[in-house]
Amino acid sequence: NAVRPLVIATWNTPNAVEAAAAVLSKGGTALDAVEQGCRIEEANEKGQSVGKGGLPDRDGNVTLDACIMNDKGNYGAVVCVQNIMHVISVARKVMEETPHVLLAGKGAEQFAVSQGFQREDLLTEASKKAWEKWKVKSEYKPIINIENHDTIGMLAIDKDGNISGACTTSGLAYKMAGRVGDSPIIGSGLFIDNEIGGATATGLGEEVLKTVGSFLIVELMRQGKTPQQACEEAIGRIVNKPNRNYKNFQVGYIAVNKQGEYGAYSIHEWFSYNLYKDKENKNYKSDFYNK
Ligand code: SD4
Repeated sequence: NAVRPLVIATWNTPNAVEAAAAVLSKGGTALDAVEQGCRIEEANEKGQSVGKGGLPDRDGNVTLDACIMNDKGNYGAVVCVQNIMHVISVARKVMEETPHVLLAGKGAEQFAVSQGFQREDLLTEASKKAWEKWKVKSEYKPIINIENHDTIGMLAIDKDGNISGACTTSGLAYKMAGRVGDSPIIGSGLFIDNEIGGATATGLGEEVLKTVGSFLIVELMRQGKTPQQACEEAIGRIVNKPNRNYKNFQVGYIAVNKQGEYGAYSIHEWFSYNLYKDKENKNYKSDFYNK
């Protein structure tokens, strides 16, 4: 009696989850659902960590990362893309229209334009002001739980029980030019295995990358762990490393398995996720390690 359809997404993202649920309720695929859901946050200028209005790197350039993975084990991603808002859809085009899986920077932007995407300035007045204020001291300190709303990672199960996932971000505010985090990297920011389940991440990407978090979670579920146990162990791999000062950074994971069981866990309090199941879309606080 698997629970389906189901959508789960990082942070307080009711509108994105609603859009994904709308696709699934009409019988659409999990792949269409996660793409449509993520587009909502990319277009939301108030969210300063995704798409338009994202906070820039330290030189004032907004650079976006995104990836998508489907139930066939196919994946597409773009990294460090400027001037294109809906990078999740560009990632899907990379997956479906090219012989490659990952395009970066100018090449990704050119590919997007060739596919009909419009170039536009992604730096909003509000984000420009925030950057100018930051420049005064220029201290790079990733802030955890920015307004309880951050990178969106989304997992969906459609009526046929197929699983897809997507993840899109502007990365960490005031990062070095060219910096890429975990979000667009297969196995780190996102991983799907349609036989087992899926996982996605948010937070300090460097720590997720070093532990290949999302792949780890899916492999732990393959070995019999529940999504909750798998998320907890993946956080354990980060906080139990010697010399890691996890007090200063946040990582959060969400996961689902093929049966529609789900889990979420973070290092610190205030990570949350939106969950759509049984026709209800609600935000829940995640359990966390640092109590
Ligand atoms: C990154 N993981 O670029 C992303 C940022 C993020 O909450 O998720 N912030 O490292």
